[in-house]
Amino acid sequence: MSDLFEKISGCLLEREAGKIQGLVKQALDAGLAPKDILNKGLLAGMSEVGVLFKEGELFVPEVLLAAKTMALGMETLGPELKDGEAPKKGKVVLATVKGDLHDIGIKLVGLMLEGAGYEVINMGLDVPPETIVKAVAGHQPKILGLCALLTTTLGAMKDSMEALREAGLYNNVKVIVGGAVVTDNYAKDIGAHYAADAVRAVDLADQLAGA
Ligand code: B1M
Repeated sequence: MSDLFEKISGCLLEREAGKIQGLVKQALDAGLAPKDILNKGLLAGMSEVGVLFKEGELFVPEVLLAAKTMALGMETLGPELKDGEAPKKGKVVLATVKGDLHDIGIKLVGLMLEGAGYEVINMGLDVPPETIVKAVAGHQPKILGLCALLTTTLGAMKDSMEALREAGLYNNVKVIVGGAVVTDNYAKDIGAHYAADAVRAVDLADQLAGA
């Protein structure tokens, strides 16, 4: 069984986009838990890709292919991560902040929130503060979720918070922030709440939305 987890993470490392959906399906058919397939297969592989990227063993085009492989895997796994018909808990707007092109983590957060019963509006990546403000004004979500993966885009997260304040919307919405470079202290500094991963983002959303 663990063999399948290794095959899935290996598939990401080798960027075999054409094989990943078959492997995820095989793991599901074998009765492996979707959360294990995610954590021990897809995320384990992606984390190894990150290490090789940092060490200079992999380059941007290869990481992009790995990300595409991951996205295809998530497409197959996504519906299985949702626990049937959850009660509707309200709207959440999500965005990766301006200048940041990483969207795998925020998509995962979105999937888990949807599975927990939230209506998710994902604005995508590289979203400027003014677009975030417009989305909050228009959708009036209970929760706004912001993601940053780069040290250089943390400032854009802060700018987004400031834009919310300037528009008088800060008190209308609870803000959750996350992503590899975000810390609890940083979140507090900019007036937001921090979640380290997608599961914790759902718990925090429930707490903040009173769901
Ligand atoms: Co980039 N990249 N990347 N990259 N990339 C990192 C982030 C990096 C850590 C790699 C490294 O050096 N080890 C490094 C950042 C270093 C830093 O700033 N401290 C880095 C760099 C440097 C870069 C470039 C600058 C490289 C270059 O061009 N020279 C460049 C920047 C482009 C840009 O954004 N402007 C770049 C580009 C890319 C690709 C486009 C090739 C690709 C992204 C493709 C895509 O997303 N569509 C990419 C990838 C894939 C990575 C790594 C390898 C993997 C990221 C990922 O998807 N992880 C990454 C290394 C790493 O993180 N270990 C790396 C899987 C995902 C599920 O995890 O997003 O962390 P993550 O989400 C987690 C939590 O963080 C949390 O929940 C998720 C898990 O449950 N979370 C939230 C995320 N969002 C949340 C929101 C919440 C709550 C929790 O509330 C709302």
